Amino acid sequence: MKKRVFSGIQPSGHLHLGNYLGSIRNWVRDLDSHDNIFCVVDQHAITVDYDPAVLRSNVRELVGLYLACGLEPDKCCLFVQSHIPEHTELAWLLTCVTPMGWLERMTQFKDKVGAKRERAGTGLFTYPTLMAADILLYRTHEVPVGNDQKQHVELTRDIAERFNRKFGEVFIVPEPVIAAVGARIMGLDDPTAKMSKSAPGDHHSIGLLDDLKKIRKTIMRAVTDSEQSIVFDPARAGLFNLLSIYQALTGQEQAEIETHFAGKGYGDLKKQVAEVVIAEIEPIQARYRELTADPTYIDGVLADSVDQLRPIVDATMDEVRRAMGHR
Ligand code: ATP
Ligand code: LTN
Repeated sequence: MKKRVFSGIQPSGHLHLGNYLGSIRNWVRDLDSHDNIFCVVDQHAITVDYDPAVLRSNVRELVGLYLACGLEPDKCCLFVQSHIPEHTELAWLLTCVTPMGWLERMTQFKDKVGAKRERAGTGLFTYPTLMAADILLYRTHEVPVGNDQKQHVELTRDIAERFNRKFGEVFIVPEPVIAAVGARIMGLDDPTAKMSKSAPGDHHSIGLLDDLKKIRKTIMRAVTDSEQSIVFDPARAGLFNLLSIYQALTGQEQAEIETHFAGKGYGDLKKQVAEVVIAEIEPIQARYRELTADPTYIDGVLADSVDQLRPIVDATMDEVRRAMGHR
């Protein structure tokens, strides 16, 4: 029996290199060895202020990119969270077994609300119970995510264990899977901040659908330091970030990369980082253009996946409703 993998991305903006290296690329690599379910989590994207028309278009773009990055529909289920209403039903049930204190410890919530806590939507606070529902609904074994989501997957484990203790062994307790390289790509204009869809600044992130000239420019302008040697030193955040991108895309060892760049300057390094990034992204953009030329194709993929997932969803929800005394 193959292990089941579940992961998701919010359609809250344009997909960037951090999302790709921290998540999708690892999903594609493990397609054959796992039983795979990937979701566009549109109900997570409504926890902050948003425009419905933009959300609709972001969902289609993200599904197109999932496919273009290599998530072949005959090897995985690809679907949109709101197309399976049991995600929100299970989220409510799990909210009722989740102590406030557990949610109050979540750093993503604290970072996102900042000083505006009183005005933040309640959904932003309970967001991790919806994520737990996504994962537990499919009896998932592994959740491949970037470093920033580890805390949420650990919370999901705690919720599953608490539920199982109180109501019987219903849920599988999932494991987070975090890549050794590329799990936390930093902003190119500010290597102390995680590359993020919502960060301002024209040269902060590398969008998977960005113009290739712009990508090159963003990398050439990346913030580094005034030292000379090209070595993996986490204290030199800008350089470390560029080297990590290079390492993630070439698959080489750190020592090999340091030898390769010995005696070279930052200009050379940036040029070569731009080359490997563009070599990865260019074919994705070409496939994206092909796939999205026929919008009915994407609709078909999404509908087929929902049909395939239906029996799993029904079986889990039947057990959950009985265990909780609703049936
Ligand atoms: P944002 O990209 O705006 O920070 P987010 O992290 O809140 O968005 P998603 O876009 O849903 O949320 O993240 C999708 C996946 O990409 C998750 O697995 C997340 O851990 C990963 N990820 C996000 N940012 C990075 C990054 N800078 N480096 C590596 N992985 C990342
Ligand atoms: N919270 C995640 C997105 C997300 C997710 C999930 C990831 C929602 N549901 C289930 C893995 C599994 C984020 O902000 N990146």
